Amino acid sequence: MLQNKATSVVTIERFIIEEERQVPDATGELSGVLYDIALAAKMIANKVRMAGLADILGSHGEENVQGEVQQKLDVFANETIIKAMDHSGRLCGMASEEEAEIIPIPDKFRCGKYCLMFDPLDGSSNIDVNVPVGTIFSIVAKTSNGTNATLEDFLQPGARQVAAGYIIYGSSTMLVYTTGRGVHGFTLDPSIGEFLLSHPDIRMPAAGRYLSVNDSYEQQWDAPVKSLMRQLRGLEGGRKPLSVRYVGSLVADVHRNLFGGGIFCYPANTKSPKGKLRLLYEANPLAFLVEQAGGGAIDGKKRIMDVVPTELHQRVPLYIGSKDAVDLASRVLAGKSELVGT
Ligand code: AHM
Ligand code: MG
Repeated sequence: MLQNKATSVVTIERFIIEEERQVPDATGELSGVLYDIALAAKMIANKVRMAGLADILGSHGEENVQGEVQQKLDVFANETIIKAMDHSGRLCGMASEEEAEIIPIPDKFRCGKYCLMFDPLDGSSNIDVNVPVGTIFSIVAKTSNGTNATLEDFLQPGARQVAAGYIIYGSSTMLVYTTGRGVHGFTLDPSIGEFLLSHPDIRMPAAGRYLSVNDSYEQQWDAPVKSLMRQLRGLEGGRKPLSVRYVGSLVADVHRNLFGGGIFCYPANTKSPKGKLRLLYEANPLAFLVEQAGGGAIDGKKRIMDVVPTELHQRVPLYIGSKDAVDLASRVLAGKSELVGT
């Protein structure tokens, strides 16, 4: 006989509210920020899904602050997040990969206590070949006096993040976040327009399967990095080799490794001595998530979340993933001296 099984569906809103109930003194402001991000993510997901149809592909013709060509969807994602977040009274300022300076809250709106940092559409050079892209976000509480956020509020070490997460626009859209109480994943059900809890309490395998690195930079790596890569591939040191998987879209690479285990590396090289990825809205939020899932993240010398930022758009080398592989990276890179080559 067929049984009518009732399913328990947990929307992201319900989950955020229930998480908040476990925090004494919570005001609901952080929950509101997270919920607004989920709303912006749905709008971006909708646009990304329509990309090929809406004739929106291609360069917008401007360069962003890192001198990279902006795609139209970058601009849309950036504006969507700003508009979804600026009027809620919960933020005192924002910083985006696409904006050189801090984004203030307009005078007509109230300021709150949180600062939001984000990369609106990471990996956007992949959009026109239908490869997953993502949004990454980090939230810290304001520490300065006064109403509006100042630069010093944004330049806090990642260890002070109160929440962080990403949205991956892939075969399905997922939002993965942490507030320091584990890592939880939600999948967008497009038929009802809701993120539903699909991956509660994600744990990263302690020993991984995948190595994600762009080894076309090998000639520009220093000797310890070259040695680390050989060890991860099982070519020296006697370790079981990892399988190489590199999408070239940070969110997609980290998302895969979060479930399959392994390590993503973007080392410094002679052409980019500080690495490529940005500390405040790429490395820090992903480090917070991965640590909460049981993994680790270092810049080659120290824990990513202990790096004290000095610039809004600061770059940092990144080694992030399963504990076993990140510990190896830490040991092998400890003796790192000068970069080789020119
Ligand atoms: P973006 O923020 O301009 O999109 O660049 C960041 C992207 C990451 O998603 C990815 O990990 C990296 O750049 C790939 O760089 P490379 O092509 O040098 O391997
Ligand atoms: Mg980026």
